[in-house]
Amino acid sequence: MYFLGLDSSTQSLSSVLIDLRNGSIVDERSLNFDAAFPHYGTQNGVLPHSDPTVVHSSPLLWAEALDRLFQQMKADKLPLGEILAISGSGQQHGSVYMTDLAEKQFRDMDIHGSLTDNVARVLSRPTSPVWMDSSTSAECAAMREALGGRDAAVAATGSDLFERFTGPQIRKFASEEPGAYKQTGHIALVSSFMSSLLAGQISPIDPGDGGGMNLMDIQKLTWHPGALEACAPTLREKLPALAPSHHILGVVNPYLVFKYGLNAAAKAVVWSGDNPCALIGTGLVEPGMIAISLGTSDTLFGAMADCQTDPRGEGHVFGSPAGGYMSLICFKNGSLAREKVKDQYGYSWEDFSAALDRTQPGNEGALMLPWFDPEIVPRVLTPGVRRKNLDAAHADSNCRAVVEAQMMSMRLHSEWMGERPSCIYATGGASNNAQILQIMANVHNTPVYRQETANGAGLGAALRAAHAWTLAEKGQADWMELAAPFTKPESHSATQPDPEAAALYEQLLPAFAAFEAESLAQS
Ligand code: ADP
Ligand code: XUL
Repeated sequence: MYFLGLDSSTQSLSSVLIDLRNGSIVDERSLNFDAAFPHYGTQNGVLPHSDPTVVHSSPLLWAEALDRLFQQMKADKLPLGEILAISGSGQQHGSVYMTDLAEKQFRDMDIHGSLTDNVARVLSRPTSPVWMDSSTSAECAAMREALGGRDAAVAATGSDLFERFTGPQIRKFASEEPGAYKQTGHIALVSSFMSSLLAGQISPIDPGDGGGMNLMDIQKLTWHPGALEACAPTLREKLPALAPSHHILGVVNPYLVFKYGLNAAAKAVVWSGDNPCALIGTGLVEPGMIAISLGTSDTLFGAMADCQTDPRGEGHVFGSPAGGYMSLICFKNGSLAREKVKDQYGYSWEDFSAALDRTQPGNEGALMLPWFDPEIVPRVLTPGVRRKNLDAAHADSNCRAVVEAQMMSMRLHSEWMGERPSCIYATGGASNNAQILQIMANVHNTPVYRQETANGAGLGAALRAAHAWTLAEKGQADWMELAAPFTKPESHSATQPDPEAAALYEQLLPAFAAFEAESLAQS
């Protein structure tokens, strides 16, 4: 019983194929956008731009990657014809703009052309703003005011207005390019765009990814009329429906059956955001645990029964694909900040890890604020790395400083989520790094666990496909039963906190908080 999860993330398209019969991951693979598709000119998955606050990528690239991934799976003789359902995970907040023709084009795909050819015919905007874009502060301010201020916006949509959220991005497009906005018949998220290609129809958006738009009523899980009004004219007509995360759109697009031999009866399940999918893929289907994803962004999240918002307006509430809600905080200076420090000193990841081993917890009081790019939490619009008691020439201390800062910042800014976690599940590309996980365990003073796959989002997407299929076939599906065989941590994977180091970080936290506050006041 095979189910496929796809993960269209910032830097890559990946897949996780699972077999529900024996709880195993059958195949995992990934295509790195920069390396596999150099003709788009992306750097770390995004297009260079003269204004560093404008960060777009290409929907044509995402479509091409989907074709290529299926080609490779077919060439490697994966049992594509036996897959029962497919779902996916998309980098959150990013948006794709298409003309009225999209619906027909996706329904009757040209099987002689590629997915890219099909998509190119219906784009009303050639590129897509993604979550790293921070160019919409004016739009955020206008929408926040229209919604009645920060607290009212948080209560209405689950989050304060954020630059990367889709609502402010749509507002900017509508006001800067009114002609192209008028030509736009359909606005999709990355998740619903990819889901549309898979299903051969305009796809709904699920409450997991819908929560990242500042446009969804977080209580009712419907479009929020006031937010749509505050965003852009005639927006309701351009948005798809919102549908539960277990929604089945129908069978997969005949294009995929014809080209890659997918089962014509395989179900296409609505996609969700990468963080909501990672929530499922790390097994957090019920409240009480926390996961940290060290992907391009660093995120910290957990499931919540009720909608509890962040009074400081830094965190978010999204719908959980397992029902109820999830809380999340997102740091932009995640993997790419660690990479910048690593590259600055000509280190490999092995060298970076060795530097963490050579230095002491607490870094002898040396502190860094790794704001290489504008930061989301805390909100920093003018970037710039800050150092205290830290010599920029000292490679090893800088490696330790960036990781310690990230972990201390996560701990400080997640306090609104309530009780301290009793353990943390780590996922994402950097969760393969044992030294980074040791610092995580020490700063949070809790054990950290890893799973077989570092792609929690892709696994979560596959589990969501299995859940939706089981629910439709059998009338019921137990999340715990489904997810447990795949999400249980590897027995040897626990990273235990070191009590001495944990006590040291407890003392260091106020100094770090003060340094952050000082730097924010100055900037
Ligand atoms: P995304 O899904 O957001 O595209 P991934 O979860 O695939 O990102 O993570 C990619 C990141 O993982 C890379 O940018 C890289 O910095 C990081 N990474 C890969 N290997 C290591 C390692 N050994 N140590 C630390 N970070 C690593
Ligand atoms: C979450 C966020 C990022 C993206 C890309 O709010 O902006 O985590 O989903 O991974």
